[in-house]
Amino acid sequence: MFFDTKESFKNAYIEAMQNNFGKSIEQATDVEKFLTLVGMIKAHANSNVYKTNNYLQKTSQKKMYYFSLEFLLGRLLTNNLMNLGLYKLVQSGLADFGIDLNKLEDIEGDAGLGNGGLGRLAACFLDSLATLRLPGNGNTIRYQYGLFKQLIVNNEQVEVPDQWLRNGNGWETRHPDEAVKVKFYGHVKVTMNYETGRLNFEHVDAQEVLAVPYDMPVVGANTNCTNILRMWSAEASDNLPANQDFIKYLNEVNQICLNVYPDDSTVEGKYIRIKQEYFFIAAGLGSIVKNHLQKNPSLDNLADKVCIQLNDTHPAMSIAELMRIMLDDYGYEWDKAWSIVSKVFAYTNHTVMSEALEKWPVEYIRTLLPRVYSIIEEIDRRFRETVFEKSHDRDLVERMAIIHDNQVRMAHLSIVGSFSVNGVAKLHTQILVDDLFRDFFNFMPEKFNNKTNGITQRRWLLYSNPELTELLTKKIGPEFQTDFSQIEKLLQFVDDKKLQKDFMKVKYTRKLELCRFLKDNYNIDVDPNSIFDTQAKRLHAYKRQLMNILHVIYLYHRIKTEPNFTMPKTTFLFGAKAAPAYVLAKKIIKLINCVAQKIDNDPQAAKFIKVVFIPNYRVTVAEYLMNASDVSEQISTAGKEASGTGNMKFMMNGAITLGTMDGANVEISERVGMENCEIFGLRANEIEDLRSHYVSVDYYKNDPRIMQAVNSLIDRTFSPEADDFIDIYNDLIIRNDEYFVLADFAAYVKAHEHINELYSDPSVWARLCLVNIAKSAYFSSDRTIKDYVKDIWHIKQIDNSDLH
Ligand code: 26V
Repeated sequence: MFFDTKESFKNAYIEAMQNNFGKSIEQATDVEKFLTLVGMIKAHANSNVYKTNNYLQKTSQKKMYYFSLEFLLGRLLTNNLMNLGLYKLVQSGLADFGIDLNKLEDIEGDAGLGNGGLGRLAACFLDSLATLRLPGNGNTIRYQYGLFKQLIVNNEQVEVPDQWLRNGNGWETRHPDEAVKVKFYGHVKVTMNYETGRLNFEHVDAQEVLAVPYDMPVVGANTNCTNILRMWSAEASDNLPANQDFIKYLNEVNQICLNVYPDDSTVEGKYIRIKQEYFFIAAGLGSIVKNHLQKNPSLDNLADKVCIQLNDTHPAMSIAELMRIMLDDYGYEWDKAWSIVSKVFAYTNHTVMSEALEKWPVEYIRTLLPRVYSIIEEIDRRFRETVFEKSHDRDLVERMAIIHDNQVRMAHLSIVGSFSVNGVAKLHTQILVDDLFRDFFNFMPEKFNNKTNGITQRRWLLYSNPELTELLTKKIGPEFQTDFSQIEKLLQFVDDKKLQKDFMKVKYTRKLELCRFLKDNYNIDVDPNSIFDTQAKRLHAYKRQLMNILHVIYLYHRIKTEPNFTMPKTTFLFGAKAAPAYVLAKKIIKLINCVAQKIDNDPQAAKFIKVVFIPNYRVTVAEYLMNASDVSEQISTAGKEASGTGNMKFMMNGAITLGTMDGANVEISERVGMENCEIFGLRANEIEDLRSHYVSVDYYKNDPRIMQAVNSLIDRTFSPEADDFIDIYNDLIIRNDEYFVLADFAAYVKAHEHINELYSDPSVWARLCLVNIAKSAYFSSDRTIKDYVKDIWHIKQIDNSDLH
């Protein structure tokens, strides 16, 4: 099977096709051609898994596990071929058979096992870990369906299941022999062990579910280091309690891994969500502990060998579960167990939005996980005691408690049980320590630290923008491809007129690519000679897609009323999914589509503007969209967007940030300088100061532009039904505009005008873009991962020469 030349690849491909499908290459379908190739690359990658594991087995060095309910991987074929250095060889080998590799690449569906930024961050981290030759594996759920697929029907979002496993997942390997039993429901039986004088806790009458792991290789670039993403799948156990309703049991088992939770909350959904959370951490910990005990006599040194990063609070029950394992399965005393457990976990917070902070009703956890709940209670009891002893402040105890008001605060559990707590951008971490977690910061300041997010430049620049990669390589040499800090060499050439022109040509080529993608997939026509102004991210009120479309509405009115109006032709592109139960977000999607339709049907307006809502925004769309854009819309209400990572993808591909001082925009603006981005609007502290006396109606009354734009939400301009957008109108005017859209509107209009001015001089514009690219090294996830290693994980880089 091994191949390292074109000829050996071709022979292996012929043989693999026969072995897999009993066909010759001429007889095979496109899907069979694709699957055969994937199978070969998987085998290649797995041989590197073997080398990596072999080495780690010998050295017994510390490993990090990234526990995350989401890994938004996207497609893997291109990325894996590129990282393995096999792309060209395979491309030309296939061409000899008359097979176009691009066509096979397009057969792969996105692995959409996540909602948005949090899941994509986890995927970027895996790429950087393997590339930096660090022992770091992912742990997650093998969802049967990814995040829903979005259709736009009559201008509205419609959700349909994302059947990502329809063609099978050619990258994974099932390991039935490594299955772990996970228990739900039942109750705790307490008995006295008279020999030891200790109480025995046993989880009895439980419903048992079998967690079966599927491993995917995570291939590093230019190295044999290959890590694992372990995905757990729930299957029926043959250990059923008597009288169990068999079909009901199977249905319950199947529900656990059915789909990615789209962050909306129904009661029934909450139970399933808690099951998901416990399921994948119990299975993950089960296999980590087993693995550890194969090499070590006890769990005493677990914290020297294992570090677990909790991606948000979703895996927070890990803390109680590891306590349970140590107390109940291995007979540890509480204090000894706690001293080990609290050195294993580190917690990353990804949001300050109170609606998104997990709090589970006590009753739910107690019903589902009686023993784990009793351990959470004990952690809470002891923590309350510690806080009281130190402070003698009962209010403080209540504010910091883990269990409060009949709810378990998962963030508090995470902070108490972890040795490190980090935010994901400088401003975000500042808000955590000043505000959201202030009491904790005062109590245990040493735990808190910042790790500004990053993105993998391999997927987001080198592989998805080959034209820019080539231009950069010609200008500054190839070193930046393997050491991204070298990209800064570009800075000395930003005034080079030829480079500026060449950059604009590359951008135009990428625009053509996006146009082709939109035409082929959605039959959408876009003028590649227009400014591409893009907002692509989940739809949330705080991200203010509404402000963006209100600005377009304002432009529309100007076109219709001012005879001499002119502006550079602009395409406003949107990509966004709304949680299925998020009514306002769905209305905003409808509004965007209705405005798009109105403008398309109005030749006078269509001369200047086009609005495009790209359906089913996902990783693959982002790969086309980000690098074709000129303007990057990052316009959240200051203080609300923890970091953002799309902002980094745009920047790295030479788009200008039109943004508020929020999340990582702050650090982008620090690096490129205020003159190389377009920052506008109220700052986080100004938003907080305004909050108590903000009256949105005043802005509406005092600014005729706002009044006209907002009024057209309810005067049938964009919908034949007058009350179609009344919810949006009410949100702004009656419910006082929680996210300060109207307060920032005037500044936003001005910022757009300035952007147009800058764009009017191609040399000025190209220079801005080049500075942004040159300054993007800091936003590589390679940098982020190195920071985690240095401050939190303390894992050791593997030598390339040890992986042969
Ligand atoms: C936020 C909200 C806001 C209100 C309604 C419900 C809801 C549900 C989920 C969330 C976000 C949850 C956590 C999350 O995905 N955070 C994102 O993490 C990214 C990676 O760190 C970061 O770049 C984004 O700024 C942050 O929103």
